[in-house]
Amino acid sequence: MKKSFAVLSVLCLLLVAIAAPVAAADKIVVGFAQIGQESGWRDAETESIQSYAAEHKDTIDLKFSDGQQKQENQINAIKNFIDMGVDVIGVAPVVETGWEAVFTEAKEAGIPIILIDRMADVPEDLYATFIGSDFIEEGKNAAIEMARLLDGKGKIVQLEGTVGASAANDRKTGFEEELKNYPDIEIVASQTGDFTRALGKQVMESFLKTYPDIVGVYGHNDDMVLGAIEAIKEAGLKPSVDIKTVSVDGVKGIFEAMAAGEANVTVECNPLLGPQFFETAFKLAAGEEVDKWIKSEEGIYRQETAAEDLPNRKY
Ligand code: GYE
Repeated sequence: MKKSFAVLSVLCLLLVAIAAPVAAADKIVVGFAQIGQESGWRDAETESIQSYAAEHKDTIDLKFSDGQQKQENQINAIKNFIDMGVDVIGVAPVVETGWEAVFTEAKEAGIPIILIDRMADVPEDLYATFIGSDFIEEGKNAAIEMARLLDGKGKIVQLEGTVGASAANDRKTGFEEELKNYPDIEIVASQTGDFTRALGKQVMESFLKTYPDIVGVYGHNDDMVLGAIEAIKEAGLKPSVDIKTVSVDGVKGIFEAMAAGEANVTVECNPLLGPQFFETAFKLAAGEEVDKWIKSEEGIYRQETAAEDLPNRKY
């Protein structure tokens, strides 16, 4: 009796030993170094990633880190992921530069990097793919919309995103490039609002005092323009009428503002990247090749259809 029990135990142990690595190999460990919580857009992206991981918890083990808008925190998170030996690392780089050293460490450890939603200025061999939008295109589309709203003339201000962020750099470049086709539109001031509603409001308040004759505001994201709308109203002006607004993202708040007649246009930028992110991570963990840029498809939304569009918005 005792003997057969011992044999059985050994057999069981053997089975566990054989089965365990198989089960582990089926599950991928993914580290994600998020930027922070600066905007409604980012909250939607975080939600998309965390909920996808939760729905696939049998196959995904997500290690999530919130960098609180600091590159240093994101670099430390990546270093931790490397020490843990994760299969894939995702990072939304808060700024474009300064990533080469830590990405090289990941490369040497054999861990592929997915850049998600913002680009990093590094040699192509240091990351596997960029999943995100064409910010230059977004900036150009925003300029075309602004020119249409202003009949090609007037003084405007620009609320820039986080200093050094690819989403800010390129949305500015694209906008200013396209605006060259409209010589009677002048950007009289341009300043960062760090992609937050609070700073968007604060900067707009000072713009309104210094430049009382502005007729438009372009924001690198909706949140800053939502703040600007508050400032415009507090100054006794009508947003979308006295001062036209164009911004980027397409969050619910801007659709509500458009439906209420307080904002004009949003150029969409899709934050619901969770499914694409993990599908790509699985491919990379399996050693498959992926495209260097997995581009999002996006639309332009205007005040005229906002009330109709609102119920269909997912973020
Ligand atoms: O537009 C902005 C956010 O990196 C594309 O970051 C993203 C941008 C988004 O805070 O709202």
